[in-house]
Amino acid sequence: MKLYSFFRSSAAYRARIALNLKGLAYDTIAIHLTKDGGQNKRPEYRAVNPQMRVPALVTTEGEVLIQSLAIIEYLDETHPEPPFLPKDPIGRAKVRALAELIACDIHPLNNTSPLRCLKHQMQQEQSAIDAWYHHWIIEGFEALETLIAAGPYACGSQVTLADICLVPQVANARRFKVPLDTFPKIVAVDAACLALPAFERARPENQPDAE
Ligand SMILES: N[C@@H](CCC(=O)N[C@@H](CS)C(=O)NCC(=O)O)C(=O)O
Repeated sequence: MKLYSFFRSSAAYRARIALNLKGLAYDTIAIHLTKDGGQNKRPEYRAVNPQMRVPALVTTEGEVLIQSLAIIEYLDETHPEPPFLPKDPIGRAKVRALAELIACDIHPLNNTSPLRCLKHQMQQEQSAIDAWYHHWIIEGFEALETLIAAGPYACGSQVTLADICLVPQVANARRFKVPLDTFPKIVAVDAACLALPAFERARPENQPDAE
């Protein structure tokens, strides 16, 4: 398989964790999101993913899949062990809720495109953009902190889709210097996950395109 990825992209980071947890080998095709105005905006990449975002996964059959959650579900359906969701419907809904809290409600507001829009189209100062970034992470993390179960992982004793989304979002928060001292459960889940080789290998600094 081939993964179009950028070392700092948290959506690509999710896909990397999922591939590693399933024990699947893949080649990284690095797409730099800021160099030359964004290599993701080139026609060659647009032909791969019309949305011009990473990640995109090319399967062994040559299918191109986009959207990290769809990619992760595909991997879980085609390689069931270890499962990313519990068996019971309530448990599955709870895991998906945490994953979506991060992937649908926090991440899109703080993603490259909206931040660029705030800066260039909306002419906002960097301090206002940083405040925006912190605001949405803190609001989301306050809910996440309350919802996290006993640990060591976000939904209990098994790694789930929720952890796959949590770890990259914490990495983003740290990169943008969001204080995490009021989120001890989130910090503990992050540490428990990063102790696992699949998460460790997926870290931005361990990617072939890391800077
Ligand atoms: N919902 C998408 C988000 C993908 C996404 O926005 N990726 C970012 C990097 S984290 C990106 O490629 N941004 C490039 C841009 O917006 O120009 C997913 O989960 O895959």
